Amino acid sequence: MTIREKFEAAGQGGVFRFFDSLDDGAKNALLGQLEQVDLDELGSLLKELVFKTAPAEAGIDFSKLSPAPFKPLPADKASDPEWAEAKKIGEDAIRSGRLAAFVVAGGQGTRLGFNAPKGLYKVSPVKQKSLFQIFAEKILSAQRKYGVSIPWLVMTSHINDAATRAFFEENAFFGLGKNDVIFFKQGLMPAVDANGKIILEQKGKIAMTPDGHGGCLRGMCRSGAAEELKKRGIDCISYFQVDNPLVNIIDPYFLGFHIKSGSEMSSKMIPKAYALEKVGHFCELGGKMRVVEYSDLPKEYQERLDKNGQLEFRAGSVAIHILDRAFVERLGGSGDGAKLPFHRADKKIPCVDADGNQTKPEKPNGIKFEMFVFDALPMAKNPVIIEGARGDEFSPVKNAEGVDSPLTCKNDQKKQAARWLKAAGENVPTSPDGAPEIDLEISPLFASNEEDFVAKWRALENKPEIKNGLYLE
Ligand code: UD2
Repeated sequence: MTIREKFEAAGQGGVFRFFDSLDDGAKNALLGQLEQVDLDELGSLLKELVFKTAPAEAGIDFSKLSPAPFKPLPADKASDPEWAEAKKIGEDAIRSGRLAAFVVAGGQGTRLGFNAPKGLYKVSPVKQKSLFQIFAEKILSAQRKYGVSIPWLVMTSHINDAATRAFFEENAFFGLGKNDVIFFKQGLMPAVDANGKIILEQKGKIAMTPDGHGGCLRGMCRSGAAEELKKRGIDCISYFQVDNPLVNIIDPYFLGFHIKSGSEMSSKMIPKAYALEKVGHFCELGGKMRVVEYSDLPKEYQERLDKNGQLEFRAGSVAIHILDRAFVERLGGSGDGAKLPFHRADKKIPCVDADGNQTKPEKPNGIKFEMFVFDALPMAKNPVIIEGARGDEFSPVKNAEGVDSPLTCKNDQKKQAARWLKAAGENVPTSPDGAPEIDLEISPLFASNEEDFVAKWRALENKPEIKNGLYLE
């Protein structure tokens, strides 16, 4: 069968409606695009998510949902025997080169009003470093500390791949070895209209959208990145999102718990700051851990208090995980094993009208299909969830103003610096919420966690004056 016949047989012949008017180059480009579409997969998604004729995964019976168990953060991690043991296991694994870092950076900064890859966004309080620079320095500092190469996987999408790579080149990879950064592009899915027909974005181009952060599992396998990690002897992958400069990327405690439990996927939880915070919820259902997104969990559950007056479902998922490489290969590879489910999102998708003129819709006209990485959790053996401290783990930049904005994120970075200085015995004037009155910035190259900061600060012979604009590197 020719491609055209295959598409016609699948009820998708409409993508050829302007084909005969295209020149040869455009015809070939369209055929090349169509070759990438998995019509069988699309057919099942249409039945399940658009026409709803296939039995979708049974909805969650919320009455059977309970909060997922987690390892609570002790007052002092270093002196808690279980946490200290985990740290040792984690540090041994890092030193022996078993860990890679991994950022999902397929999205743009659209919500921020920033028309470029989000990793280019400048967030630090004194030096205005970009998100990518901060992550690179965290990884570089761990490489130096442990005397080992820690590769960094960067997942881009077709929208921002070239701009992301160019930014790394222009900045000489922020001091990392070129060989230490492995880019790969996530996959694409065709977008369809309400009748399940693939949307033509231009006469000779179908609308394809990124397959969600969960697409990283198959993206890592298809691109050869997983194979590359295997060659380098890496079996643990530290997963994080591009919008969170506070993330503690190389965390030996977390890695230690993951390894000690023989876990295939481990996650960090942060107690929610308020009942309706827009984070996922770690839950248990039928003996399996899972994340229920804020938009799916009924409000009464999000707000419900336990007998101690705390939020019952307080374990917030902030998208920080450790993935076992073999687990990624099992779920993301081409074998018959379990795969991540797709979710449907209704979006405004640029398209052509009946005459082939390009139009920008004002309301959602199309459906895109995305996978979420946290849907892997119920499929993982021995998953572990540990608690993290918000101030040292999570302050994302999502919105131009208000919560999770550049301003709140800068403040949280300054608060962290002030807290670390105070822990080292310094006096830093702060407001009651811990925000210093001055701008401060600690480069990850000076220290990336409080323990290391205190030791390094105390060892400084000539300590700099703590004043506005202090930058430590
Ligand atoms: C995500 C989580 C939420 C919580 C929150 C913490 C989902 C559905 N929700 O919400 O539970 O953990 O983060 O900040 O994930 N990305 C790609 N490719 C894609 C789509 C997204 O790489 O196709 C990346 C994107 O660049 C970003 C991350 O995934 O790093 C999260 O994406 P988002 O901003 O859409 O997630 P958000 O804020 O809705």
